[in-house]
Amino acid sequence: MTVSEKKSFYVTTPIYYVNSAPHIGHAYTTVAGDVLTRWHRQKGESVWYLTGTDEHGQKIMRSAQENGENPQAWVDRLVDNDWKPNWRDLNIANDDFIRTTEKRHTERVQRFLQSLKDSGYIYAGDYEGLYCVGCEEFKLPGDLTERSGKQICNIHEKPVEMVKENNWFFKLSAFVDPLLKLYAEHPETCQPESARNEVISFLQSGLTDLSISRSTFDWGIPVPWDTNQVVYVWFDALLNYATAVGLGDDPQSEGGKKFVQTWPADVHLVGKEILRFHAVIWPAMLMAAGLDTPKKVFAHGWLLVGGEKMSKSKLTGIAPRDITDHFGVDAFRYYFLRAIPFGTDGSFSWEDMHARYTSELANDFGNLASRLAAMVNKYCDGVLPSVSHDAGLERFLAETVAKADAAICELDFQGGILAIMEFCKRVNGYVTEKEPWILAKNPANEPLLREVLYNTAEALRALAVLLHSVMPATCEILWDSLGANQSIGPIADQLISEVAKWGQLPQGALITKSAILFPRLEVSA
Ligand code: ME8
Repeated sequence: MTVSEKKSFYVTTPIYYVNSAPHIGHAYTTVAGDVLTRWHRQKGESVWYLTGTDEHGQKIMRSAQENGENPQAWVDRLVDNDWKPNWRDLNIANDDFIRTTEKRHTERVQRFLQSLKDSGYIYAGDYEGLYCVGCEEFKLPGDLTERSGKQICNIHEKPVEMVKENNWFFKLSAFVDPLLKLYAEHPETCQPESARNEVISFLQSGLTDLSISRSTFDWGIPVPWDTNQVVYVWFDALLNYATAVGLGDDPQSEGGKKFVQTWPADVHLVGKEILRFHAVIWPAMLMAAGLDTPKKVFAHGWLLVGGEKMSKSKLTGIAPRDITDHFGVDAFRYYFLRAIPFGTDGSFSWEDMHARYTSELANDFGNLASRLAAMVNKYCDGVLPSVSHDAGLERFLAETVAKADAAICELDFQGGILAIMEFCKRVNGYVTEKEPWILAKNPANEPLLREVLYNTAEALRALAVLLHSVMPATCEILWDSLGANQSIGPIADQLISEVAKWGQLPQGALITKSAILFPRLEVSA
């Protein structure tokens, strides 16, 4: 790992429980983080993108037991066979992958815990309360529903368990005012607004101290001064964002320098069900340690199945491969961010995905690319004519870049993608209006024909760069077919700030027919 001086833009996903294989809900967050990462890289920023797995606690321990394996063997197998390959398949460009069973994590967690104890934020006490193993959380009455005499967790719809233990406690209650001040002074640190309001009203109702250790099982990180107890899984897990970048290391060491370069995190992406952990407990832990709090926690909505949150425990999870086998990886990456406003729940439907694939990707985008390549081959022997301009297209492109950049930096992925696809539609309109196939019939129109072909190719150059973070592999194919690798350089090096500069493809670039970008779907899903 090379450590440069510049502060990196640091993006994280939740670390996922490895109680089973990933489903499209996990992929939703991780693709969003990947698009944000790639976009910021194309803004010329140094970006650090972290994902990983949450491997301790009762939930994982029980799933391993139910499968007749010891927990370490169970998590090793799932991480190697399911989680890491899944992110590779989806073309996720993470810089690091943290596992909470790694030594680099467990040691730093223990050191952090000891420092909080030394500064008086941790004390021993008795805990009695209701616990949901699915959430790995002590529940408040408002989080539960009574059914047939049993208290049921509203998220997992499973009965909670009574826990009575002598534990270590974190003085969470001391942080109500500092947290309220944080959100009053820096509302941008908890997004979207509805999520922040929920956190603020939760804080206003007061906080109780948090039990941060468990003594009735041993699948966790031992509390350093009391090895009969293991660290509460959420306390362990939240720290991953900081342990992965060298929390507490000597400032002169590699880890210490990495920490200075990355901390505080710029964006923690989370699903809305784990917002309180990230917007209440996590910043309080950091405040207690005298560390900066994250610049933004963004709680996105849920992918629903039959109106309910898709989940591993309810066995409603759809594997990403079930969709990518049919539609391809890039259509998958595109669809969820395009179809659902980030921050809002949305239902997945094969019909809707099929319709958008056909109209937006295959017709609007893919066809434009193949028509251009076919026409330059037919009318200009595959050689791009001299540089031309079209004031209307150029203006539209400049506005598109500004809109898309503003939206994506605000995590409005749908707004950003829509702006780019509007430009794509505008270019299709330009081709339809100019009718190059008619122009080609009369040699007198050749200058105009060349102009139209050049402008269309140039617009596709811009589209390839703008859509690259969402659909990297497809845009690389398009880039190649525009001869842009040779004439301009790798697509990943193209800066968003330069995209709108018209006339980058040089005269003479070789335009080749690529494979169809979005092939016709075999069977209607
Ligand atoms: O909560 N729709 O892990 P987890 C959208 N280990 N996103 C979804 C989703 C759905 N139906 N289902 C899951 C944990 N997700 C903890 C996190 S972080 C320090 C510890 C995504 O495996 C979403 O990002 O239950 C959600 O917050 C996360 O997966 C929960 O994953």
